[in-house]
Amino acid sequence: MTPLELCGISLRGPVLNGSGTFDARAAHRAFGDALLERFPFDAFVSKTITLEPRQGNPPPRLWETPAGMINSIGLPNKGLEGFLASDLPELARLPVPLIVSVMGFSREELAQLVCAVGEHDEVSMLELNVSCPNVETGLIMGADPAETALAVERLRSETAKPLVVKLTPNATDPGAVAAAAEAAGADAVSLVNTLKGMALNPQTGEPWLGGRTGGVSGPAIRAIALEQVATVAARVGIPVIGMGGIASGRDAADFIAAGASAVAIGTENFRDPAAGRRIAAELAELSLTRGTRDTSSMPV
Ligand code: RRO
Repeated sequence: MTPLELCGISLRGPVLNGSGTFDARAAHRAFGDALLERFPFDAFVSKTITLEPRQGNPPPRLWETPAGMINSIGLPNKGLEGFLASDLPELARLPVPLIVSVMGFSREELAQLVCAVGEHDEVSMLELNVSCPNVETGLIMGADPAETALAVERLRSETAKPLVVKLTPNATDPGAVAAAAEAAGADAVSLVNTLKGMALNPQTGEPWLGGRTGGVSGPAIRAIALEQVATVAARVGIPVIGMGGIASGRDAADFIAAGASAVAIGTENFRDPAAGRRIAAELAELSLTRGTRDTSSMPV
């Protein structure tokens, strides 16, 4: 796979994981050092952390949909201190650059997180999750261009490290949110987070998920994600990390053709923890084939 530079960070290829879709510590326990020797991604994005520890949403937390699933995990995490003390040292041993995902319930909380996480040399970039659909307040900062701009402006001075803004598909105009993030100093945008959805318990007619609603992901949302990536890529000059139901090299190639500089694998990791490597290999082969076809069809 061709190496690339993303926000000044060298990556051996363009395949990342979507935040929260691959537990690298659990995978290390399960697969041992084989995981590190054949790590499935070219950069690793952590599960989103918050300032204070969180239990997450009550179960059930998952529902399977046709070609996808709905999650209502609710951001369980150890909080900033727990992350720095016990997760970061282990994530720092991964053989690829580390991107830490952070989420705050206010701009000041986000600022504290960005400042504290950004001080660590092991961290290559930060991802600002302004798009989680599963928080009690129901408010999604990243649904509004002005709110997003205020957040990024506040955070910009807290770190010199690249800031990636993770966008929600649950916005009226994702292109406008992306443009606002760029104008406020974001170095890249990533999209899409999950689409808001709901499932009912077939027996009771009550919401199935403990958090009542959740986020839909997987191939079911791929066409929506592809359109949003194309729209955002046409609107901004900063790199776009595209994701949403990517399950093959062909899907990844489509997101790159739509304007993404890199792609992320999410739901497919739950089915196959080695999906990242397979998709990278398929993408590399496809690039060669497409290249050959392009050359041979050139006018002579
Ligand atoms: O933890 C979650 O429930 C969650 C998060 Br933080 C997110 O960004 N997106 C999602 O679908 N679930």
